[in-house]
Amino acid sequence: MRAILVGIWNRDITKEEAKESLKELKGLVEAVGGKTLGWILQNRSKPDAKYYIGAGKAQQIGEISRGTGADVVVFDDPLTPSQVRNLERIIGVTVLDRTDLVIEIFSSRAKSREAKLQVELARLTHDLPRLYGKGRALSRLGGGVGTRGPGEQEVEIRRRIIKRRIHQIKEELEEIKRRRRIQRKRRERSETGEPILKVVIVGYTNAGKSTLLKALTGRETFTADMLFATLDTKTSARLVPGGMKVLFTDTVGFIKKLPPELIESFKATLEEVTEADVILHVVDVSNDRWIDHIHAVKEVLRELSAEDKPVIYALNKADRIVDNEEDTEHLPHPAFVDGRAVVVSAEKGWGLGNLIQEIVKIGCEVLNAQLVK
Ligand SMILES: Nc1nc2c(ncn2[C@@H]2O[C@H](COP(=O)(O)OP(=O)(O)OP(=O)(O)O)[C@@H](O)[C@H]2O)c(=O)[nH]1
Ligand SMILES: [Mg+2]
Repeated sequence: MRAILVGIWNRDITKEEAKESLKELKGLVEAVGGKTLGWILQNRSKPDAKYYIGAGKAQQIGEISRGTGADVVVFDDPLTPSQVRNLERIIGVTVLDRTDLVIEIFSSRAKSREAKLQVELARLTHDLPRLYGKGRALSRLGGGVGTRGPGEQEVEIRRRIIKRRIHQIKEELEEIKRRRRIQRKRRERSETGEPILKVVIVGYTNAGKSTLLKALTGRETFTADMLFATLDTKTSARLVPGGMKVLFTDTVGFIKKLPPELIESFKATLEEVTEADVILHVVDVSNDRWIDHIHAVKEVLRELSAEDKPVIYALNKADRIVDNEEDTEHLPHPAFVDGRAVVVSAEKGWGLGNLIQEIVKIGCEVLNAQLVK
């Protein structure tokens, strides 16, 4: 895949922000094994209904892609099915959007039955309204213009098959969810009667969530320097001072403009977030965009109705900013991070004691409040 990236900027998104977003899009292209040949930014107050960018610009992109031998043009925002159709007609190569890439990455990473079903559900939900375009291509092959050729019938049939499959997947996911709840109940039932605190680790993709889980509980999980390494939730326990048992759960990473189809499909997995007593929000402070990333994660938490839960920020990868653990004390405390924040390095094990202390503190408050209820 040889890609050209396209984005827009305006009063809402500055040119700088749009560029950063394209940089991330480039990362997504790499994650599906593609290469980025170049990018184009257009200043537009709002996307064009028909072409997203201007028709003239689309033509220009067509020329560029022919000139460079690009075989796909990727837009940074979700396109409507008709925009995809119109753009492909002008540009002459495959047109994708951010959602297509993210779904593709998720699909290549999915290993468990549940993750696979969730991705398939997202893909089918995404494809359903786009069948029409493919149907038109089919009717061109099948019948004459304007006749109700086999193309349209075929689209109808495919649409019905997809709808049935969506229904099936939802039922199976419901069943998995039910079993997961029973499992969770069993895990939460404490044999010795010690209090149990549920901490869910969330954060932008690649922030270091799985590495932190490993550092805190010793549980081996897959970590990698790539987007969306984790697709399944994993839970692991640790006893903390005071005899409290803390259950840490690792989750799928979030990203800016996370496709709604994916949030919807991953609700079963993300249910752990809504069940949490405390949210541990991991932030990669060595990334220039970390403040943006915090907002993106908060946005998803809002969509999961979990924005009111107590949060502890783990400001991770401090070792990339300073050389020694002692120096982390001099890092400017990010005043805007609302609430508790601890500077850590999951990789070097820095700040984990402080982090546990914060968790115990907040955990006592939460558990006491639960007792009062
Ligand atoms: N230098 C440094 N690297 C870290 C630290 N924590 C994690 N990493 C690296 O960052 C990369 C991502 O770490 P993961 O733990 O896989 O991140 P994640 O948040 O689970 O990512 P996804 O599952 O993809 O959302 C890996 O290459 C880790 O080795 C840290 O404290 N310091
Ligand atoms: Mg992970």
